[in-house]
Amino acid sequence: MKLRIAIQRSGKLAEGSIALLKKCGIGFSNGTGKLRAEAEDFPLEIFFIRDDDIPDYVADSVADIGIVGENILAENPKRVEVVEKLGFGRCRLSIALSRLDKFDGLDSFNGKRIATSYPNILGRFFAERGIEADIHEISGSVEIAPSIGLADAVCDLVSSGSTLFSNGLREVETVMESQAVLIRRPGIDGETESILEQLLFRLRSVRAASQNKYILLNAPKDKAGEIARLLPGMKSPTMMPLAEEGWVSIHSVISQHDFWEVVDRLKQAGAEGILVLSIDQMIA
Ligand code: PRT
Ligand code: ZN
Repeated sequence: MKLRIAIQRSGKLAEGSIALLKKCGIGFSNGTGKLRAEAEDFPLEIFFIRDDDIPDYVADSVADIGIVGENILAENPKRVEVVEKLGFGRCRLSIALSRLDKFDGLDSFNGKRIATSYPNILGRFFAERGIEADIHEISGSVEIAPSIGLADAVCDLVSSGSTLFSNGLREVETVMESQAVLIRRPGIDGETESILEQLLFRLRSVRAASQNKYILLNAPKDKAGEIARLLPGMKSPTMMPLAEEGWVSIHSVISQHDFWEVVDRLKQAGAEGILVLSIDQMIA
């Protein structure tokens, strides 16, 4: 029995999906043009397909799980469940207009023509705000629509913003934020479900690890209490005496998010020789 996962063959989510599986200790060969692979050391079969087809594969039970952008699910809801946000493939669906056009708020889109590959999401967004715009669906190269006179504005995915910039467009409104998520089908049988649980356990420990750092530092003994309070760690920090009298070494785990702020406070509290290391896996 194997768990079957559908991931993007090539594109913005392909690399992140493969890297995530590899970090979970799942090895497989993914030569170009390959449509299917079997993991070497985990009961997993991998399908490499177009991102738009992933929700259907999962809803139709061709695969049990898949990795896809939230934007795809929001545009075409399917009978699949989101299990976990994966923290990569982050982007936003935004409305943009020519840098030369004035923007007077969303109402100014009434009666305007907007080109997008996401007509359902944009349609709902405008309907909720009582705006009547003419949504023009196009499937690719949305960003050139204003310059060729096809539309007054566009609604497209943006990450760095450089595509909009180089087409003379500027972002004026975010319609939705998106990232890659793990989806599953309903009705996975018991044995396959337990493989999924094992995979989720690994995924969560990789995710937790990527959000945390391992920190070691030296501190005078009389400052150790204050420093330990800044570094609660998983349970409490480890404290060990240094060979030099009156000094201790303190080890702990710290969230990536709080890191810079806490480092400043540690230095103020007298910490020295601070080392920060990446964590591969973190099991609570
Ligand atoms: O062939 P297939 O159908 O599988 O791929 P695709 O071309 O439809 O999708 P792809 O690979 O472009 O995107 C797959 C998923 O990646 C999307 O559904 C999003 O969830 C996510 N994602 C993250 C992005 C981006 N970032 C992104 N920047 N998808 C598209 N883009 C586009 C953006 O629209 C712009 O045209 O990439 C271009 C560069 O973006 P900037 O802002 O960095 O210049
Ligand atoms: Zn696609």
